[in-house]
Amino acid sequence: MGLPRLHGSPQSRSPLVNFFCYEAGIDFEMAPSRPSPHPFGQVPCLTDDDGVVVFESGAILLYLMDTYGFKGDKPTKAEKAAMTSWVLWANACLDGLCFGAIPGDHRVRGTSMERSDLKAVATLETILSKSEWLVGGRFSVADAAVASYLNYVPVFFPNADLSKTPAIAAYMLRCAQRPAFAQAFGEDHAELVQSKAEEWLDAPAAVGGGGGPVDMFKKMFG
Ligand SMILES: N[C@@H](CCC(=O)N[C@@H](CS)C(=O)NCC(=O)O)C(=O)O
Repeated sequence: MGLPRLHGSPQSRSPLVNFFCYEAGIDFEMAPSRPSPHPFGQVPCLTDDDGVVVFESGAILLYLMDTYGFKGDKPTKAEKAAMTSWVLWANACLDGLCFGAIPGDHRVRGTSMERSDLKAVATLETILSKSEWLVGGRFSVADAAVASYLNYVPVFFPNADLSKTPAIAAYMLRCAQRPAFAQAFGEDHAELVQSKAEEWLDAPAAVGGGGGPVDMFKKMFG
């Protein structure tokens, strides 16, 4: 049996698959971004034994989790359902929120993640203010998907200000601090996310200011 082969490049979103593989302890090998067996010629695209070809970053994450598992973790049926939902949400909704992508044309246009008035942003903030990780109190494929998208925001939009959503900022920070994150995306990417998130968490505009919720998040998750 050969290893799964990931067609991708550091300049694309394929490192989010690398991130998951490093977290899950899945062996794989990199393959060139072109030609890609992706039916639309894009990356990431994963091939595996028995003629397997998987495209769409979320589908690749779910295929890897189903086929190779996550360090022996046995999610319950409910956890697996929640993980699947978050991975699809990242592709279907968060992509657009983070980068202004429209279906069929994934060029980066602008970010809506600064807009805490948007229901999706406000709801994500509430969810992350209540739990450190998205599913089951531990890092999972759901976090690999969601955090990877969020953590591209300061890279593409260096002036983005997420200080109004400290729980999201703290989540981005703790994901960027994971060794697998820097291994997948590179030290510069990880350091940039960390310094931006710290800046937002220290900003006086952040909810509550000194001693308020921001400090609480830092204590809990920082
Ligand atoms: N929704 C897809 C988006 C794939 C995508 O837009 N890939 C970009 C790189 S991040 C690409 O291959 N662009 C080159 C092209 O479209 O030819 C996914 O999540 O995998």
